[in-house]
Amino acid sequence: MAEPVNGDKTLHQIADAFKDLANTVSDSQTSEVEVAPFSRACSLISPLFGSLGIAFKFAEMDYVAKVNDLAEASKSIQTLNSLIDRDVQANSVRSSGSRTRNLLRVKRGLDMVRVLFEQMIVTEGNSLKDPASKAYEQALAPYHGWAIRKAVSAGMYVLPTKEQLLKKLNEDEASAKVQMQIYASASEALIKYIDKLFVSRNLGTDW
Ligand code: 1PZ
Repeated sequence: MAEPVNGDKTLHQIADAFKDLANTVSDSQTSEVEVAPFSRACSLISPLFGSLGIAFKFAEMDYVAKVNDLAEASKSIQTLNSLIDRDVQANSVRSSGSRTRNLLRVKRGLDMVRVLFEQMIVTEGNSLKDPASKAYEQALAPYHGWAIRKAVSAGMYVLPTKEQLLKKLNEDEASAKVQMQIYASASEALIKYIDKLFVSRNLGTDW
């Protein structure tokens, strides 16, 4: 396969991969998302953490471990539907480290990035603190205990500037906005799809 033109650009890779997944979701009512391309797309998010600096190392480790678990699962399980069904059958949906639980956590990470990008698009100025805080408050804080919320809010003070982040990502502001918007729309469709997988089985999504 030929190297894509923007193959070295993290944001372009993320936008492309999630656009493909969103297409699967919208193709037909019966289409199913497969674990392998899903976990591959999720792993493309990981380099973003590196651009945010050492403060988010613990978030990166948690996220990467969960995405790796899904990648491992993809060797024996084809679709997200069957991944969840296996845990339902084993009565292990909410067990610590279960694949279904990791899927729910990873979905929240995708949602955090979605809100972050949406906020970065509409926020003036060079600070990431407001976009990142809003994204965390909306997507993750409701599910985190006091200690983690404290650590994250401390980390918000040592984020790079938007300018520094875009430079590390090898993007100018205009092209970054386009890619962030593509991810935001595509991930929204995918997140809704995953929520439905949980809700249709009465598993809930607020644990
Ligand atoms: C400018 C952008 C700022 C980004 C700020 C990111 C803040 C995220 C902080 C998350 C800390 C996670 C610490 C570990 C939490 C775990 O307790 C839970 C539950 O895990 P379980 O009990 O099931 O094993 N894990 C999570 O909630 C998953 C968190 C995923 C974090 C992904 C964030 C993606 C942000 C990327 C930004 C580029």
